[in-house]
Amino acid sequence: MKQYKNFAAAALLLASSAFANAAVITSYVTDTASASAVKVTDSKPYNFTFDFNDGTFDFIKGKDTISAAWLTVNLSDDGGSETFKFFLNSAEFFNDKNIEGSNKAPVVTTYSELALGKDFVATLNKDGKLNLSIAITAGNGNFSVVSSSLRAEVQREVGEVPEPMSVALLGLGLAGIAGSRRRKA
Ligand SMILES: [Ca+2]
Ligand SMILES: [Ca+2]
Ligand SMILES: [Ca+2]
Repeated sequence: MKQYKNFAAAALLLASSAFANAAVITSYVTDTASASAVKVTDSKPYNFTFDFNDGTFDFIKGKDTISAAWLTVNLSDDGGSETFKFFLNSAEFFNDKNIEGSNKAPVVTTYSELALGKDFVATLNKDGKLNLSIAITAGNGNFSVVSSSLRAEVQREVGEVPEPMSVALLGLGLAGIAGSRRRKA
């Protein structure tokens, strides 16, 4: 009977150990577009695809969940008035007009950490990729995209590494079984 009790205790510890293993680790990863400035004109929009699979971060579908993401864009203007829009996978995300700047002194305007809505985050979760397009939609002129980056909050399920305390307790339980067996013999 005692042996059975010890076995039940070990089984319980095993179960609690497995439960403790199912952990979620949160990390923040940033994918950045190439550093050289890209000119945007009425006829030529900016295009870049953020990709969290190409060495920036190994996005694992099913194990990773992107829970939030933020877009940062630096635009440099040297004059003129233009209305422009940011598109993410062809859906409008953001718009603004008449960014600062004159031909005497180009100005860099930062659109920092624009939070993506739920639908855009869902799109990003499909394959860890998201296309950014910046287009002038009204007015004459042009500007340059100095840089753009996408920061993502990623929840990764990890279950491979057992917690040391659970393993120690499991060891004690198994020692208990061995002890009771010895006493019986
Ligand atoms: Ca990338
Ligand atoms: Ca301009
Ligand atoms: Ca302007």
